[in-house]
Amino acid sequence: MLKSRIIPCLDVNEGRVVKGVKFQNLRDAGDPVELSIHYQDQGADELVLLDVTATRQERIAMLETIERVRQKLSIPLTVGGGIGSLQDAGRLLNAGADKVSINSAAVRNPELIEAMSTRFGAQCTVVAIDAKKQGEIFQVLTRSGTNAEAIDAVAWAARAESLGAGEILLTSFDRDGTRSGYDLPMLSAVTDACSLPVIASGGADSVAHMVEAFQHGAHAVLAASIFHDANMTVGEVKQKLSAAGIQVRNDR
Ligand code: 0VR
Repeated sequence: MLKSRIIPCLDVNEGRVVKGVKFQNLRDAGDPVELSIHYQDQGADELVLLDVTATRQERIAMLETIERVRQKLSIPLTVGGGIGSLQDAGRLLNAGADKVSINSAAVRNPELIEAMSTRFGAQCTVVAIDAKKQGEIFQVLTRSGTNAEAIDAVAWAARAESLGAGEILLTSFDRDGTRSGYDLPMLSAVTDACSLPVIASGGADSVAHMVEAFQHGAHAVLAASIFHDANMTVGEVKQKLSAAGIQVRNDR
């Protein structure tokens, strides 16, 4: 049985880590390199760097941030945000990312998933799905939550798997930054329909929330707010998860 992973998420805007609620009202949460080292030292299993910057030139600046983070990091690094092509993905992998997360571009051009998986391997190919509850379905959102797609997140996750994705990063827009817990019905629906590893994202505020996510099929939990606000260290989370019977890596 694979051990469960704890993944801090650094949303980066213009070179600074930011944090908001439902992708809005972004406040400064620190320096990406300092925070990456900080979380690695606390025992993080992986890190996600998400470029939420709007403009293209700032995305190039993100490459420098990745190179700086990579020099200090020995744990796997996933990078996402604004990736639109194989070339973009290649640049990020060359800058030091281990995995690349594609979101809006994959919805626009699903074949990009297959191309990335073929070129770089499924293990490098993460499909990020942002979604919100809409009636009976979980509606896929793109462009940082601003664009509602006529796509059901469950069907989209299954399609991403068929196209060669290696992992799903499933973010609840409704829960992002709210500290009200992960969207468990959405998580269960996706993990029932897709056999890929699923990272639960959006809403974490306690170890209990993370236990719930693992009990609903998540292979890993991502969190931003609780770590940036120093409510708990990654090490404390792991100790409590272990006490709750969740198999975590304590090899640090
Ligand atoms: P919390 O653990 O609830 O703070 O959030 C984890 C996760 O949802 C966020 O770090 C991240 O996925 C939010 N995403 C985006 C964004 C944040 C700001 C702007 C855009 C986006 O497009 O995903």
